[in-house]
Amino acid sequence: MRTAVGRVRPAGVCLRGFFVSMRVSSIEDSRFKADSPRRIEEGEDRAMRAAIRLARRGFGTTHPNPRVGAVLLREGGIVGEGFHARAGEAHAEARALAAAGSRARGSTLVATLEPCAHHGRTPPCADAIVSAGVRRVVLGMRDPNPLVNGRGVARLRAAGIEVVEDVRGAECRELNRPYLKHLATGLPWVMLKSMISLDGRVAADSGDSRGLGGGSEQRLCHRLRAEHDAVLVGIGTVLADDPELTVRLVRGRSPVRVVLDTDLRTPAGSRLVMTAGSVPLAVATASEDRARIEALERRGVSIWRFARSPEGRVPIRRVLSRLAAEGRLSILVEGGPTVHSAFLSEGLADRVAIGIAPLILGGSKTPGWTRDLGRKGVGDAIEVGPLVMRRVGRDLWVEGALGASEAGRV
Ligand code: AOF
Ligand code: ZN
Repeated sequence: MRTAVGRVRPAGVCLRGFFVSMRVSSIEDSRFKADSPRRIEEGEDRAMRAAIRLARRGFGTTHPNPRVGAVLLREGGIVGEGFHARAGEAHAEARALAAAGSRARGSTLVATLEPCAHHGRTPPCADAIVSAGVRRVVLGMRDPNPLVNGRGVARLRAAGIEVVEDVRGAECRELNRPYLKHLATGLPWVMLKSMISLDGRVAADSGDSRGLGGGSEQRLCHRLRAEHDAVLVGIGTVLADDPELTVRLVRGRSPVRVVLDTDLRTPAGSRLVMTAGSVPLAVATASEDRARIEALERRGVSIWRFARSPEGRVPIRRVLSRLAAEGRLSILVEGGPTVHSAFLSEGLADRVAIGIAPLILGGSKTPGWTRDLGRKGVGDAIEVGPLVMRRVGRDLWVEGALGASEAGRV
């Protein structure tokens, strides 16, 4: 199994300042050492940090393109900056060059990703950089897209431009975990998210789980939705919680919503279906019940039909492939336990994020956020990469990478 790992760094519009301050002392920041002063100047390192911040503004909207930020420096000052906002629109470098105009001549371009060298939906950035008279280019990482992959750097060097590579490379790769995983495996990048009580339960014995997360945790959850290309739940969650899965508590667009629903039990009166006219909803099913399919389709729901997996369920890998084919590369899975367990068992998850409420629910009916994973001893456990922890209002938030050590990958 090849599993790219990574982290979605919360970077939405409304709470950005809040998280920046929360993260100052986080353990992972120490991994990102400033670049060697011999290769780049302090101003260029500062500009790379600014480019990374700019790139984050594309979270949730650039897919299937990468998130990219660019800054143009001349005589120590910023003369232009830009980020990639949407596939089909101008690339980060093109926007920075447009902002700088004639001031780009003799400048240094600082960009999180290697400039493209191909004609896609937009013309090659490398050519635009050469014709604008940029003198030096500082890059975070190469673009592994086979259409680019070194060609952008080669074109710049051939034109006599000095190019410095791999500046804050780990942070720049982290911006594009979904893009990188998709290029390497053809599959989207997946984060499993769950809210649990301090005693590890996802609901009270009545089945009630509303209000488990506090207000801050709920805002964070909405922001994560806004930053992902799709949000996915199982039918169990639909029937138990009747969630809407839209972005309401923060600014940002609602992602496509997907329900794994083998037997097509999604109620026509559920919030998901009632809002299908305004926010896309896809129900992935193995059912052939024409009447139910048509009833949902009439309400604007897309029905994705699949043959049952050997376990008799909707095949998750094929649902993910379909999402990738639609250019949706980052998927937020909001449970419940059956769906989380299926992703874990099939090795299809890249990261877990668990909110822990300071509540002890007790009870005997409700599980933790996973079900039986067929692992008998502690030695059989799934390892989670370096944990990132923080307070989110009254709750605790814990995140970590699955599959392989995140630190080893970046
Ligand atoms: C950059 N800067 O801001 C982006 C890049 O169809 P297009 O023209 O948008 O090209 C998409 C490809 O270009 C994308 O897959 C990636 O290789 C590169 N994206 N490159 O220099 C940017 N978004
Ligand atoms: Zn480009």
